Amino acid sequence: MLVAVEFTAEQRKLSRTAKLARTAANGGADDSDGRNLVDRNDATAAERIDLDTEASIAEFEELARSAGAAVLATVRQRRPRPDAATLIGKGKLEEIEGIVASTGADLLLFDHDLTPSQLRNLEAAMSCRVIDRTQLILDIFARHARTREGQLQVELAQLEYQLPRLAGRGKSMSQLGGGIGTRGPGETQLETDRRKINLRIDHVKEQLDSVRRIRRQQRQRREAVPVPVVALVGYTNAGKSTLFNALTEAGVLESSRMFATLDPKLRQLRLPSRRKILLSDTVGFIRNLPHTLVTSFRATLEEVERAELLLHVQDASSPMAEEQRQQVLKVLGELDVAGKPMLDVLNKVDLLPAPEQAGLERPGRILVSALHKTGLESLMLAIDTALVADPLVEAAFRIPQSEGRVMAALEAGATVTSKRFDGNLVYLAAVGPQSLLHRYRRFREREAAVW
Ligand SMILES: Nc1nc2c(ncn2[C@@H]2O[C@H](COP(=O)(O)OP(=O)(O)OP(=O)(O)O)[C@@H](O)[C@H]2O)c(=O)[nH]1
Ligand SMILES: [Mg+2]
Repeated sequence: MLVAVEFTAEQRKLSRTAKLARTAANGGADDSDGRNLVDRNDATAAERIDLDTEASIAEFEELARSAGAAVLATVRQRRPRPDAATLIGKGKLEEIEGIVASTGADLLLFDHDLTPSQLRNLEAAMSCRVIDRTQLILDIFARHARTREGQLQVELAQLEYQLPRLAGRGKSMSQLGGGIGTRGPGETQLETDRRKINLRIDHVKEQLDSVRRIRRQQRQRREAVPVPVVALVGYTNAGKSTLFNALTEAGVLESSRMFATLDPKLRQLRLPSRRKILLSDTVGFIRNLPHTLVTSFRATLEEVERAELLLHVQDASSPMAEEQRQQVLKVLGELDVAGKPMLDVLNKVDLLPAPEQAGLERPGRILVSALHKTGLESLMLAIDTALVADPLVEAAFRIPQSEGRVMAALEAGATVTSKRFDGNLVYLAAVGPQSLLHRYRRFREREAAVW
């Protein structure tokens, strides 16, 4: 079951229409399962439900389901400020205990981070396990990490999060596997556990270093061929992987569960201009992503750092679209890439009525439906135009027929607009990326043009 806590001294309040918005956001699904229990508890406070809080609870429920949990009940609490010992305070604690007992819940999820001592106190008071928001996100990351590097990164973040929260949780260490260090004389269980975790952290860091070294080498090899990287970024569930697939027809994992993509994926793609690009799918951002995670997932966002252009994919149908957009911009700022050229790609427009779609039209924005594959042509043209670092130019060439490789390269990387054979010469005009046409400048027909 979930516990959502709102501290009124820190947040503003809105009206109960928010509740309707949330039901709509949930695809009209009624709270027909055990969650009714909580809505009843909540009825007195229902008049003053905050839109942000409601949407944030809906999102947290989705996160919990992504992690494989069945939500039995959701409890909200409003209080002026957090309780130092238990976050939620004694009275609420008792109420939750009652619900845990009646629903048989075996896990209590907090939509909030818990300090090590709060976690300890809550675990001591509850008959079930307690997990906070960061742990939940880490768990989802762990489920979806596919590459060795991704798995190691998640494990490192988990260990580092666990370390200060060890006391009283000696049992949880058994899953780390024995054999790493033995218990010294006079050492408490806690000290032994700490030592084991520290050893494991060192070990994971070493492995991570070597995996990264290999990846760097691979990248250097790839960079020898200058193909611009275009990275898809955006809030989780915005449809990045769907768009990535639609654009490349590559079979990358696509799923309604959040964070389906943990490891960056790269595919080559040819634009209408025949320019080749590398398209990169990335892990989705989420509000309040714990800072430790931002740093530990930096590597999966490396493609974003070296990308020439970012496509900011947004779920235009979400009532939280603007907030999500701001969150993504904030994380991009933290990654120092906010200054990169970026296109706003408004996805899921198929879910919006036509007049609303028209209202979204704006220069620099591209409306698409990754699912129905609409707007993709305009998007590719916009990518082409945005890659100003290597603009499209036109040039005429005179190439001896013996230079088959030059011909092949131009035909592969540019659009040939005319071609004429004369003796052993080929006269050819092409529109393509400046870098490509410049490479074969010695075959230019007119030398006058200056690039
Ligand atoms: N109606 C509609 N649904 C879409 C569209 N694009 C994606 N979806 C759905 O939105 C959900 C999330 O899509 P993904 O492509 O996995 O989202 P993502 O941005 O890659 O998510 P993360 O990898 O978790 O960050 C899936 O259920 C998709 O089918 C669209 O254009 N229209
Ligand atoms: Mg994805």
